[in-house]
Amino acid sequence: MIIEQYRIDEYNHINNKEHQRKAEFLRSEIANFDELVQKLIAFQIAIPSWALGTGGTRFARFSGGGEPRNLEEKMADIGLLHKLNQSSGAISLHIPWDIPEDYAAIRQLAAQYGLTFDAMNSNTFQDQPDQALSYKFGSMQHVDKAVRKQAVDHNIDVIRHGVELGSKSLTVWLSDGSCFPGQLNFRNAFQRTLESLEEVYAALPSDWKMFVEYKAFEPNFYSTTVGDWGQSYLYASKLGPQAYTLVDLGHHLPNANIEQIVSLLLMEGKLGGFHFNDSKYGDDDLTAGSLKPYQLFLIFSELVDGMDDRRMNHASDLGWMIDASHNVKDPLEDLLQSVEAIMIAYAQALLVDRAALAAAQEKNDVAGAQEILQQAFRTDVRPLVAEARLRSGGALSPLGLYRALGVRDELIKERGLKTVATGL
Ligand SMILES: [Mn+2]
Repeated sequence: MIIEQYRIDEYNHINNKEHQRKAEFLRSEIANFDELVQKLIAFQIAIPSWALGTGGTRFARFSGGGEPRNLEEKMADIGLLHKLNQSSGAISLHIPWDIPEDYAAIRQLAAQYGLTFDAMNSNTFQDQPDQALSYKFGSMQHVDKAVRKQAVDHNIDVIRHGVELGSKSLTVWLSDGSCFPGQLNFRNAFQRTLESLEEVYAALPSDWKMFVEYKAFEPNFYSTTVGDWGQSYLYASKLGPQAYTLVDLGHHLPNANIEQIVSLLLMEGKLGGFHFNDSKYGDDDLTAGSLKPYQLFLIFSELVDGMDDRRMNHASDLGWMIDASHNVKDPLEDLLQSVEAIMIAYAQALLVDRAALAAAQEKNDVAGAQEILQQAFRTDVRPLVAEARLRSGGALSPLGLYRALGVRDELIKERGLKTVATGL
């Protein structure tokens, strides 16, 4: 399905009067309204190829119908999202789930949808049917060098695919760890993992980044070999200047202060990428901003502050990606909601009066500092985000138009009710 521009323009025309009324009010409140609109237009969030089908849990998977059956259809789905919101202009591929058969054709298709290729993701957390050796007891940490070599070779292969497509980064998430005390020698596991990562790092093109993602637990429940930001930072530091830590919001122990982690990693120049989702208990992979929008805002506030301090480009100097997937919503509706929540949190963070906040902090004005943050958080910036979409050709309400056009019904007609996206 292709959404033609005139459908968007028609929809915007019908809703424009109401939008302008709200936008005018906000313009009167925000001095640099147009400057913020430009920042929002530039900000793009990559969509992972595995979020386009209903996610599986360990127990079941309920297909929603019309799911993309191959890489081309996954790109078509992201093309639809990007057409609607103009903020989802990148795709993050997972190998081996999305191995392109014809690079030139895939690159051409991406250009047609206005998409770029964000970080490539490797997979050594499950065994593939044609795989010689098992990752049951880990991949890069494995006691058997042959298994480690298989994992290294796979990552190098992923880089090769990425180079063909124009990607510039590799994300490594390892499920390596142990389920029971005594199973693993922690130091040996760390050293073996480091040596394996060094071999992958050596194969990185000079303009590539490597993101080392951490996760507190699951699927291993006693120890994880890249378990927290300290361990990831240790690997990234030892690997070299092209290696960075990647923060996935769901990969922390409950109540971790993620905004502080982000702040310090940025200070050290070692924050490379970000995976957005939300959670109540663990790695729940729920829609960004659906449970803890204030936390999302506080994280963005540190991101903006830290990036400005280092004169980084908000739009291009970190890898921004959604990493979510679940069973109950239409995945495309879910992704539109996630992108909207991320844009709102970013816009609110841009509103924070940094000079006033710094002054309050220097005076130990605790209540004053809280007021400054909450003034930004409690501003309804939705018309600002909508204005950015309007000016870049997107829909005033992406979800509203998605429903009005009956996109899911169209996709079911095209692809069938019983389709299952490749992936988990
Ligand atoms: Mn992730």
